[in-house]
Amino acid sequence: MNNRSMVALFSKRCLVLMVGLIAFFLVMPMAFAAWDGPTNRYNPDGTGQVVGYDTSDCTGANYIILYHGTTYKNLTNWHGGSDGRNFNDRISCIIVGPNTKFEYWQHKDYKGKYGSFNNTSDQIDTKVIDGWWDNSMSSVKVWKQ
Ligand SMILES: [Ca+2]
Repeated sequence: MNNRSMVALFSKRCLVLMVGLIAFFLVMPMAFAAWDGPTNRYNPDGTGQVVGYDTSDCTGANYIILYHGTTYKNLTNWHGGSDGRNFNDRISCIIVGPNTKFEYWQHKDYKGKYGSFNNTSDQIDTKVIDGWWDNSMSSVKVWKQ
C-alpha cells in the first residue's frame, strides 16, 4: 500500500467516523428518555421505565416516571406532575419503555385485582388504561426484561 492509498483510506475512515458521530447525536434524543414538546409527553428510555399519566391520552404535565428496581407498594407515597398530587388511583394511560414489563394492583402492598402489560418490542408502547382500571391502580412494579 503506497502513501496515497493510505491517505485515502484514512480519509474514508474519518468520514465514516464523522457520519457515525453525527447520526449518533441525531438519534440519541430519541433513544433516551426525554420530554417531547410536539407530542406533549415524556417518553421512557430503555432502562426499564414506565411513565404513568393522569390523562387518558398520555399527554400533559401530570405524569410520574416509574423505574425498574424501585418499590411502588403504595402510590399514595409517590407524588409527581405539575400539581404535585400523589398517584394513587390516578393513572389513566401508560407509556412503557422497550422490553419492559408493567404490573399493577388494585390496592396497596400488591393486593386486590391484578393486571400486567408486557412490552416485548424495542420501541416504546402506549396503553390507555380504560374501563374498570381507570384511576384504580394503587401499587405497581416495573421490570426491565
Ligand atoms: Ca386519571
